[in-house]
Amino acid sequence: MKTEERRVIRLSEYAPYPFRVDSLALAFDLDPAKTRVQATLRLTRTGTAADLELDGEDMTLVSVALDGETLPADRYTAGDGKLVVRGVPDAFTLDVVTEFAPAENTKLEGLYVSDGMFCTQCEAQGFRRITYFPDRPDVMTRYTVTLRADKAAYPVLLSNGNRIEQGDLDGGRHFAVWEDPFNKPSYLFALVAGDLERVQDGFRTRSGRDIELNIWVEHGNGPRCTFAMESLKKAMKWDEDVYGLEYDLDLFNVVAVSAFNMGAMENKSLNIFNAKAILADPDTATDAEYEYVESVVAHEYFHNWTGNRITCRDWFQLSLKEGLTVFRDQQFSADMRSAPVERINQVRSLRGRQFPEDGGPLAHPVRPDSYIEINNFYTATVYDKGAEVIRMMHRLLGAEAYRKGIDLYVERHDGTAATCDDFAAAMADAGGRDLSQFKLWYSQAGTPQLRVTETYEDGVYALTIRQHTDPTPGQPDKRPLHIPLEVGFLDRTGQPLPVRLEGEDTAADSRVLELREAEQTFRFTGLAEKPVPSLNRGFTAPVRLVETPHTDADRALLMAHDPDTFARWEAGQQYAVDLLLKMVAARAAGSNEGPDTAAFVEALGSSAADESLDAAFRAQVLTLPSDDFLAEQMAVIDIDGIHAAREALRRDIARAHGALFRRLRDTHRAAAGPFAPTAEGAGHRALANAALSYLGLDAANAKLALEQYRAADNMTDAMAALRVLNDLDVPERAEALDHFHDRFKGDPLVLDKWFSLQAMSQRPDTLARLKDLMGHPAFSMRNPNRVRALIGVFANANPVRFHAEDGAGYAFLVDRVLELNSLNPQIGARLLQPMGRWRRMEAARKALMTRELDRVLATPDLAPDVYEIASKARA
Ligand code: 0A1
Ligand code: ZN
Repeated sequence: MKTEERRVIRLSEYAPYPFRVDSLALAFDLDPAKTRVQATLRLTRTGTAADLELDGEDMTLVSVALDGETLPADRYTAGDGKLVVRGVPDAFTLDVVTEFAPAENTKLEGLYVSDGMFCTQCEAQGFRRITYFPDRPDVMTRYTVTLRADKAAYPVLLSNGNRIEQGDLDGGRHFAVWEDPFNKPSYLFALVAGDLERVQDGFRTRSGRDIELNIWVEHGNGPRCTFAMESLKKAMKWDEDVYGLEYDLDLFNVVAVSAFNMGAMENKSLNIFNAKAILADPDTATDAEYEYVESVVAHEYFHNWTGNRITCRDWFQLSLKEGLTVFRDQQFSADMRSAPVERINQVRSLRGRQFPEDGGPLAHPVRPDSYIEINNFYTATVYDKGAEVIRMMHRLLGAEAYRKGIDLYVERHDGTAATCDDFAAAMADAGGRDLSQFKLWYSQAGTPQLRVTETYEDGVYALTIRQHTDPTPGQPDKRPLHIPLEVGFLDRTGQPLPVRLEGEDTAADSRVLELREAEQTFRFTGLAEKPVPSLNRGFTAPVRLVETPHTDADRALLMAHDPDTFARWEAGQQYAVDLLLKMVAARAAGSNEGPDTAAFVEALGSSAADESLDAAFRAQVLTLPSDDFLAEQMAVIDIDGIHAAREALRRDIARAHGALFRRLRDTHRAAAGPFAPTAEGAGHRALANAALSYLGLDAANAKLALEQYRAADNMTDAMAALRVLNDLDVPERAEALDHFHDRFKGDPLVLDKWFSLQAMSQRPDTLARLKDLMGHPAFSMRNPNRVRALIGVFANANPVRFHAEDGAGYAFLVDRVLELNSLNPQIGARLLQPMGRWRRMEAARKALMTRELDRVLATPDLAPDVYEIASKARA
């Protein structure tokens, strides 16, 4: 490994590129074994550099010409990821010809072949695997792209912008020329060439322009695109209505590919999607997958403004586009579906993925200040905590001022590459607010912990709130943050009480407190009794409330009566966390005496039975906090204890409410009616299936689950039944799994669910089974969806088996990471992340995990992606 490849890139070292690229013409002769690219760059010096430096990797450089003259070899050097042309004039044209083999590109960055079609992935630094270029987001230019390929094998030729020419060539080849009228950075370049089916539709914008919409898929998949197309049109309309943002070209293409490292990519007017994020029909997609399609389609579309028209100055600003665009897709989903249920899901995922990241060795700020490999920074922190940061600004300013801030941001920065500071400045200016302390959310890592205590004397209720953030790597000392915390009060009967700050005239049902200091006391008047406080309603701030004045009775009261639906769910979760941690402690102490769960079980049953509440919400109430979230609350993680406690509490609930669950399953199955992918139907199915999951703890109900599997007219009900059977030792399990396999063995994307079920299984033979499954004809280490479905699910969603005491789970994972190190290091590095948890494990597992991390670090030729995660995780 050369040291250059491990170079640390720092935000503090940002310098503008010393040339302007006035235009770029690309001509591709597409061939899987040897593609040739001619790039013509027109350049003008804007700085003082004498030499021109371009990025480029893993290509053969065929020739370089300056102003039409082929350069002799002593005028340039190519190597170590750069092409340096010495002593260039102030303005000139450079022609660079490169060659490479897309069919051998297993990293899936740059130009590669997926299922016989050519496609590209250029974010973050894939363009440098196509040609030599300043591959950085602040270098924007106009692209003209010529594609030449065999006409029979690749009848469809697509790139960004508009097609301005096409025709036939000799030898059975044809060509198309595409021109993108908008300046863009190289990471938004895309091309696709293949034999594809087109699903066509249209959208009329609010200003009356007609946009052609196409979704391109493998032949036969057209009918599975209906939902994605509807989602796209909804997203286009929503962005006009809510953000005043209209689509800016006459054509919008979406292509689905089977081998893709992430979910999807927002290339200008040519979005490329992982097929998983486009294809959906009742037989193959669950409700959660329909919702995923809807939100990813919207997310990528929203990037057209927040990402493409205004892009990032450098990759440290990644959250400028990602945090904002995630917040926008969350708002969209909340408008399309149940807002509180959406919020609950967001918070679950934040706690399940981002909080652990922020509390572990890979913690980094929303705007990181250094990286070795930028691909490692497409994280829950940059995306999801980044979205929380935008949400807090929205809350502090109010919806109207926030929208003014967006308008101002677009007005100031359209067509340019901007920074997180630019965004915050637009918000501060439009809202008339000082956000200087608030901006610490961008630079300070770690999840703040709040400790809340109360006093009630002489009619004055006081809440004292202390905030603290633990040290994170490279940040030993933390400063207090500016935190918006919404609170409300309830009386003992569950009626709302007014919230009036001392010295103020107005009272409200709810109020956003602004924390700015390490410790602050808020005094409230006009209360004839001590209220029960409802804290962090709607999850206004991404914090952990580690101490509150709540008793179990308070939690039960909030569960039943808080007017904020999110807070009702949250009260149940906190109640469950307290109980579960006590159960874990009791088990660890060898005691048979756990805490009394009866009152909680009773309160949970009342919420689940309350027909005045949304079914989707009740399903959420019935879902206990995850093993991972519980693990986060423990200084030393007791993997088996957590799992045992959670199962025991689930059994208590199942025992107490058997009749209720039977009724809920039947009535809500009936209420769902024939399948339609609506939020309402999904809510009924979710509640019926949450009930089934409790019933299924009893092996006697295996028949019921098998019946549901057989009768299901949709994948949601089929999967819910399979999940129940999956952990049972009953003949029905194999019967259903085999049936699923036979039905879908020709469709790897659907078979992924079958791989995942087995990877999640609690059975003792799970690891042995996984090893067998790696030899299944549909499995391939070259397809990231397969890798995630089998190995990712095992490492992230099967704590008991992954953390097996003999360390076999760790060794299996690391073997796969080392295989991916050369094949697809981006995916390998992601897979390695759970190993970073070793610090919080007990001595024996600590030793096993660190030994495996050391094995990674001792491997020669580690890719920078894998090296960065392994070294940080081990540190
Ligand atoms: N920008 C895309 C996600 C994406 C990021 C990186 C990729 O390769 C390293 C690919 C896609 C999004 O936010 O949807
Ligand atoms: Zn994005």
